[in-house]
Amino acid sequence: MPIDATLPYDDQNIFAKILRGEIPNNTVYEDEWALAFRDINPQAPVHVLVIPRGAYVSWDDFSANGSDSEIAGFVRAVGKVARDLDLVESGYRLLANIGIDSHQEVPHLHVHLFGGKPLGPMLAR
Ligand code: DGP
Repeated sequence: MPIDATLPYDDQNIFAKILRGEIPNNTVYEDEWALAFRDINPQAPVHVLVIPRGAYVSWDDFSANGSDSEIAGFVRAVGKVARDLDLVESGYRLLANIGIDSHQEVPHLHVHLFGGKPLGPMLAR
């Protein structure tokens, strides 16, 4: 079910539980600002989710309310994950779903990082 990204943060969401170590994940990178792990339902040879450590529902929440340090740390982490996975030369795609029309399902900001093959058109027609 898509979530309403204007609702308050729910600290029982699945990514909050992953951040607290209550649910296992396949981590590819972590630092002070971000955690990156493999998507449970990969849609490309490389499909990684990068999430900030802070409690933000969506890109909208984060961009409005995140501190400069959190935003800088998160954006740098996303770029580092792609470099660490050797995706810069071949190319990759970033995607963040925000709210109902985008079909965001997990109410903790996550950026999808796709790569490992030609990814085709940006949106299904
Ligand atoms: P979105 O529709 O943008 O909210 O995408 C949510 C993604 O999260 C979806 O691709 C599947 C993934 N996902 C959901 N639950 C889990 C989980 O428990 N572990 C991992 N690794 N990924 C999950």
